[in-house]
Amino acid sequence: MALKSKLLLVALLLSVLFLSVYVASATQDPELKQCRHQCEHQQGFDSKQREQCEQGCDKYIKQKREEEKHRRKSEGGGSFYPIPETGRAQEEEEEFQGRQQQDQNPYFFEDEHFETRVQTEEGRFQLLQKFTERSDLLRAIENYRIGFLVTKPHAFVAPCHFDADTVLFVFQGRPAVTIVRGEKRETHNLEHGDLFRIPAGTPVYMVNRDENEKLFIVNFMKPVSVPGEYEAFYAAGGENPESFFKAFSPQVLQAALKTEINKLERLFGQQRQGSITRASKEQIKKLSQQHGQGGSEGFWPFHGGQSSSDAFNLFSKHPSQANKFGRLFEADFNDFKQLQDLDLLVSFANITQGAMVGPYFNSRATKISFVLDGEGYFEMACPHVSSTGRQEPQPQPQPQQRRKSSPRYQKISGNLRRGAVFVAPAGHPMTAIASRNSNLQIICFEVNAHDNIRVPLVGKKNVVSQFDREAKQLAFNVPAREVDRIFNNQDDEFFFEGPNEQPEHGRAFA
Ligand SMILES: *[C@@H]1O[C@H](CO)[C@@H](O)[C@H](O)[C@H]1NC(C)=O
Ligand SMILES: [Cu+2]
Repeated sequence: MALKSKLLLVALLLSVLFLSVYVASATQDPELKQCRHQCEHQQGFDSKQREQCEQGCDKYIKQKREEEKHRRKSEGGGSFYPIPETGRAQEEEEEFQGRQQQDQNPYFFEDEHFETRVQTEEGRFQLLQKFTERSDLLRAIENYRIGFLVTKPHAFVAPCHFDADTVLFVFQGRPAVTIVRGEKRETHNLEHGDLFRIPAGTPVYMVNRDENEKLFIVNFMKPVSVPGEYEAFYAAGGENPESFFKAFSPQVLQAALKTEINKLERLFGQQRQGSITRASKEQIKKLSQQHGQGGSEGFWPFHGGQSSSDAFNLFSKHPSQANKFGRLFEADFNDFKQLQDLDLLVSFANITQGAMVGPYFNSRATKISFVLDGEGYFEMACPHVSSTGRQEPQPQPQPQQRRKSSPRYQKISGNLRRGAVFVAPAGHPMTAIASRNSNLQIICFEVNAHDNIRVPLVGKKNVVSQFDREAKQLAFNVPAREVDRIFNNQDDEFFFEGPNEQPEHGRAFA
């Protein structure tokens, strides 16, 4: 009797618990909807405030989703291997219908996908989320990260080292970058268009020499300690940035530095302004004196010219593609030896307003594009995401199973503006179109660059024109003449005149 009632009580408790968990998870979607709804209908919000508000909603839901994932993992259900399309991944997809559109497009990143790692009065560093956090489809670039640094004029970025190899690209400002290697200190005065390699674990600091222009640097990183994770280590600092010295026991530090504890407390207790601060004119002058390999004080005799192999100016070379619709500058390891071990090619595309690039595809490389300036949109064909989305939830084939029909290609697209990132995996045909109002300027990092070939799909050297007559006829099932008439019609190469109208899809860009 007593046992029976106890059991009943336990059963009751369990069901209440279950119910509350169930209710909590079921309300997640409406929550996002409601949150966004509130942003939309908030009185007195201008479009920017509304956008920020909506981003706040997304961030909140994303965080929740993350927590959910961790909870599931810690409950033991997690599998070590990424789960293919079916099963839990899809379940998760279903759960967050608010994000459905985004999930259909794991190749496109905007503000909300960046994490702010440093933010001070003088500047900030933003790090793009890990690619595989977004989708397993991006496994090929799992161990690369993208970030950018923006500072005011005359800002100083405190010394630190990173557990990653970094290639940076200077788009704005004039940084003096100092790295310390062994007993040598080298300062490099960089300019617009410079690429610079910072080897992993190299202490580095910089200052923006420019009095008027902001500093804007894009970073490509390959982590070396925890694959895909990226951290900064500050030796010099206090509370903010925190010095890693403070992680050691006081007794240990006292012995190691042969200094009394109160002196150490003072040293490591002063800095609270963060890792990006303001430097004076005199300090900047001193900090931008270029030191040679000797590490001696004074002037490096050949400064002014790029004497170092650590830097390469992307615009110092002739463009590899150029016409009135755009220009492409490229650097591979022949130009800049430091790209070799990273298997990286860096390119800069300046697409004239109203013009377009491609369609083309890369044979082996996966291309990560970061929009530096301008507006426009991109489109890409992808057989990996389902074309139907929610309306027609069809079971995805297991990788081992054979598909019964030819692939279906989903149009992937996104509106581009400064800070947007899009990824074109190897083999995926893609194009980018500049708005009629401004040039679209993009810096691209192509990984797995060795032996990569860019295959043009339209224009002078397009691949279809090169097929045999018979192949054209058989494959299109129309006379080869007709194929040629279309594919030989475009005389330009790589950059072309863009479409007259913005396609119907998606949001309109300004
Ligand atoms: C891109 O092209 C425009 C127009 O030709 C030009 O004004 C601008 O300086 C170019 N940008 C770069 C970085 O070369
Ligand atoms: Cu795909």
